[in-house]
Amino acid sequence: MIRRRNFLKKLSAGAATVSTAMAATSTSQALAKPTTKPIVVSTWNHGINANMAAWEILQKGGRSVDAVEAGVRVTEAEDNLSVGYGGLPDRDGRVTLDACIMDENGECGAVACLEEIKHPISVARLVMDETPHVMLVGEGALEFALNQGFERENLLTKRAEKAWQEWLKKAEYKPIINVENHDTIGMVALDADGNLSGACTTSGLSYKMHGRVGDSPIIGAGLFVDNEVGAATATGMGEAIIKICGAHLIVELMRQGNSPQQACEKAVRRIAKQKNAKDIQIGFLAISKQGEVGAYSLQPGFNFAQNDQQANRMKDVSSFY
Ligand code: SD4
Repeated sequence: MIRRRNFLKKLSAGAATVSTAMAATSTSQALAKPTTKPIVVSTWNHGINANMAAWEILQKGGRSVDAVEAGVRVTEAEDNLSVGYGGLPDRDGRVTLDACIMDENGECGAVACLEEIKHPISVARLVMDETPHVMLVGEGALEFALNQGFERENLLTKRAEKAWQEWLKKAEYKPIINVENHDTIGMVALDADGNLSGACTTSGLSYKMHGRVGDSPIIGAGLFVDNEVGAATATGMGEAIIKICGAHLIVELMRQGNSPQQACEKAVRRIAKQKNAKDIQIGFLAISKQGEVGAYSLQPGFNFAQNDQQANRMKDVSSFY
């Protein structure tokens, strides 16, 4: 555990770097922006509680990868018809979970279509830390989780089961993620050492076909981190996000000099060209290596939670439509 004194040392080291950069005479150095760190942002209202857990680690000087894992675990455990426990099932009544995590070294782990395990993000973390692989799915992911000591739990709550039974009455298969319907937390963070990480976890599209996997566990779609540039995460209709490799696209746009805001806007504009764009919701959230934040969505209604040294707040996001 890093003590507060060390943490303050890290902060002042960051400030010293900034002031040295600012004192330099070349134009580009004179324009260098100060770094905001640590900082954590995450999607939707459930980001408030999640960020609090992440912030606890970040403010003690902890690693961003530990912060994002701890943060999204909070949402996974909440019984809210969304993300993990209590999430809405697929059309066969099965709760199937997708998650991924990526650290400052470009290491990553993911699980998809995992059932009966409350914390898919921690299984994804172990795929990253303990196996030579990046992604495990379905039965194999469950077997791995059980071998790692996770316990099988019923994740289908009475409330979610009732909602599914209501849906079954018509059983209309119109899988869509619009403005009212969201079930994912994507979180990206920059720690006091200036390292970036991210996590993304979901119960996915409600009443989807069994076996359907969205963007959330796919590195480059629902999440991407490049410690030299920035980190991005996504929420909304996964199929649309996968088609443009959303999170990777945003990080690459940042590498080319776009701010996180410009990068998110450009990625949304690409999705706006897809044929069903008017009917779906997409939200992107990104931070740069300097801790600048950007977010943009296709439809109104997307928001995110932000914690940094200044504040802990929700922010509404502007949209394409
Ligand atoms: C998915 N992107 O499975 C996820 C769902 C989501 O808010 O983000 N919902 O397609």
